Amino acid sequence: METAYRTCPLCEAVCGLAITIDGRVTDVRGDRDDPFSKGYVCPKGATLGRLDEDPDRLQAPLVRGDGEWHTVSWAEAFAAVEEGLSRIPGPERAIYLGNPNAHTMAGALYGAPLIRALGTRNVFSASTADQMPKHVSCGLMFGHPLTIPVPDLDRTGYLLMLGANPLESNGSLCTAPDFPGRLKALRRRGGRFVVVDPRRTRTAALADEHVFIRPGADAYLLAGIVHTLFAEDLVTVTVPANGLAEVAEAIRPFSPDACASACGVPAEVIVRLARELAAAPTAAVYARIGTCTAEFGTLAQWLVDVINALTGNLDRPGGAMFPRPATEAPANPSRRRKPYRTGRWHSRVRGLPEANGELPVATLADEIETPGDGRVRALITVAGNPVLSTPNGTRLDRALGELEFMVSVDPYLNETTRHADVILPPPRILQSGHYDFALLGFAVRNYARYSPPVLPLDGRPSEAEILARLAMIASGQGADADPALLDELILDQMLRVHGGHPAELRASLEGANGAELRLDAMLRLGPYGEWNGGDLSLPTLLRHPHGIDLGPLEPRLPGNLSTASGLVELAPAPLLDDLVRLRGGLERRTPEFVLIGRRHLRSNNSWLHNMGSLVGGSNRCTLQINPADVARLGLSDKALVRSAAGELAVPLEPTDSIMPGVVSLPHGWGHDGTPQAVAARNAGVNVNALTDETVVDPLSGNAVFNGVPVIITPV
Ligand SMILES: Nc1nc2c(c(=O)[nH]1)N[C@H]1C(S)=C(S)[C@@H](COP(=O)(O)OP(=O)(O)OC[C@H]3O[C@@H](n4cnc5c(=O)[nH]c(N)nc54)[C@H](O)[C@@H]3O)O[C@H]1N2
Ligand SMILES: Nc1nc2c(c(=O)[nH]1)N[C@H]1C(S)=C(S)[C@@H](COP(=O)(O)OP(=O)(O)OC[C@H]3O[C@@H](n4cnc5c(=O)[nH]c(N)nc54)[C@H](O)[C@@H]3O)O[C@H]1N2
Ligand code: SF4
Ligand SMILES: [Mo]
Repeated sequence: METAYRTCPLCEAVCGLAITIDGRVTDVRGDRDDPFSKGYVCPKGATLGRLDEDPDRLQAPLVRGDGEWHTVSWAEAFAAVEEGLSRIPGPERAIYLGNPNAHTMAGALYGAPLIRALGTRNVFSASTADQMPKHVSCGLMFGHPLTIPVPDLDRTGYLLMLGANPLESNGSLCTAPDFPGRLKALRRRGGRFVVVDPRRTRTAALADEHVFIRPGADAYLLAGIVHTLFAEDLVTVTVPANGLAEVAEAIRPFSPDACASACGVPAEVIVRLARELAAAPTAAVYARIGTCTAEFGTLAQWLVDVINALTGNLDRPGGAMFPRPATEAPANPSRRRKPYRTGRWHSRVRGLPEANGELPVATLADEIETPGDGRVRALITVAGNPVLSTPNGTRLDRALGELEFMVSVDPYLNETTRHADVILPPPRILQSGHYDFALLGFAVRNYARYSPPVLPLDGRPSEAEILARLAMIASGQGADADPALLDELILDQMLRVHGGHPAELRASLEGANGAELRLDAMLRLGPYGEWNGGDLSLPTLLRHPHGIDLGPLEPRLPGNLSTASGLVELAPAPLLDDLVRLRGGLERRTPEFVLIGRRHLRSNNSWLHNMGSLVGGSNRCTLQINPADVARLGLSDKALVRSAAGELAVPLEPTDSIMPGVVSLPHGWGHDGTPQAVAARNAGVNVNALTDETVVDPLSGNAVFNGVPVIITPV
């Protein structure tokens, strides 16, 4: 019997787990000695053993031939990939990177080299179904799309939260294990907590105040707050910034009265929220998925940080602060500062702008279906299920069938991977090392933890090796090329930037494989690193299996800015231009019904529905609807929901926790054509049969899942 300590890879809260293994996993608890999560665990984390041992996970690669799946050796699988991929030139290849890439070491370390090797601009990911608006607004304001401030949860005196439900999701773009406990602590220390959501969620129930808002209209509420701050002379900018006068001018049309009718929040509430934010000793505004996957997504994200700046709360303890993760790359002072911009190229069919090197996933089906030069003929998916997770997934489902070649790196045969010619399953979670390169950059305390593999690989390649091999195949080096060469190349580049002798530095690195060596190099070069006056390295983390606390967040401006001006840009031109669109919406009629999403604690997008202990109870695919609407429309237990994209018959869950005129359906359901037995029995419907791929937030290209106009009729 052995206890392994490792980070839960399932959501952004990065909880430390203590896993008891006796041949198989016999127990999973929160790791009480983890200085960040302090023993917290949720029902999903507690099921990690079951998930890891799920008999429906693929153990070996599959190749499709004559309409059937054949289990093949790894050598055969990579040879099949080489054969298929070499037929399709780079510009006609595409890649889709799904959400778990934000959690796996493979995704963090080998995603970018794989993209480069493919030689294509057809790069798609779950980011444009999720947080791209935040990247774009932060890129424009702070110079880099990953320079994202997070609410200083443990010290703030006032938290205004919009479109997030951390009591179910455990938080996002704000890494905070035991988010619920931290919110309770905020109230215990006398702070105030306000939630804005079209549903009275479990998070709202915990708050001092819950404000209902019309879906998709957060930008109006936020604009009304900014307007009030200026109108009542409540502005105190304490960070070096450009553009204050421009914001004041541009926000003029957005009086609280005008905004109130557009967002459904009374003008006096808008004004009061502005006054409270300005008067609070410290305050932070935090907005998440409900405000991102909306037609004014980027504007809303921008206004959030404008309010944080105008109230003097940007970059101060208790406000919105910038984490300093242990693997942050050292600044390169010789690099010329260029303004961040999007639209460096555009998608072929709809002419949608690139953002962060990606095209909107809402146009992936267009690129596959539309004939002509540059049509996408081959697709690689890594850790994604876009048939269930992207707008009009039904259409994408059909489009995937038209591809000439598709490879999926995924542990499951599911709605998306069933279209692949080759499926390459990553090893089990306990066979994989874990370091949260992405999520620790959004943590509410600086912290680092590495979890080495608990179980040996028994002949299977790690996911890092799978992606490295795909990169080498894509770049023409062949299925037999040594993936270690790729790591050495990348290491050499990193060590050269540091100065000194790359060969000597390389010789002092430690690690059992390429991923560990690269982690070691990043830690040593990073802000707490051994080569930077600190003591962090991979060996240090291995000696601290519960993780290391690196202290509370500290002010970082202006040092961490990469804007051309060296200042915070409060009024980037693309955002001011987009305010014109927002203004145009002030007088728009609202549809009779709009659809929004939701998450359940025991779910995780599309892929935890095969765990019997997690499905059922409240975790069901039902349409939440206000009882008054049920009565008015004469509905019984089911209704037909129609949108511009499609229609679904769905079971109803009447509840007065949702606003009249708003209905909610969770995503990730609609299981079909998957051998996952439990998921198939609890199939549900695919909400993304209703969401409309033709509507995106124009600045970021992000999908619009909230505020989708629908018509509801009895079945
Ligand atoms: N209507 C609506 N749609 C939404 C949302 C919404 O709120 N409403 N939310 C959006 C959001 S925020 C997101 S992030 C996207 C998610 O979109 P996707 O990332 O496309 O979907 P997931 O369901 O997360 O799919 C994850 C896939 O990764 C596989 N997987 C799990 N672990 C691993 C691993 O370690 N390695 C590999 N290679 N594969 C693994 C799973 O089997 C699954 O197939 O969905 C979006 N879609
Ligand atoms: N249990 C569980 N945890 C998860 C996931 C999961 O699927 N299940 N997915 C993970 C992923 S990929 C992500 S990105 C995060 C997301 O984490 P969160 O952002 O916390 O996501 P949700 O829990 O969906 O909460 C979004 C809230 O926005 C509300 N909302 C909808 N439309 C609007 C609107 O127009 N305005 C406002 N103000 N609110 C609106 C919804 O009612 C909902 O309560 O969760 C992660 N954690
Ligand atoms: S909150 Fe997230 S990280 Fe923590 S145990 Fe649950 S799923 Fe894992
Ligand atoms: Mo997400």
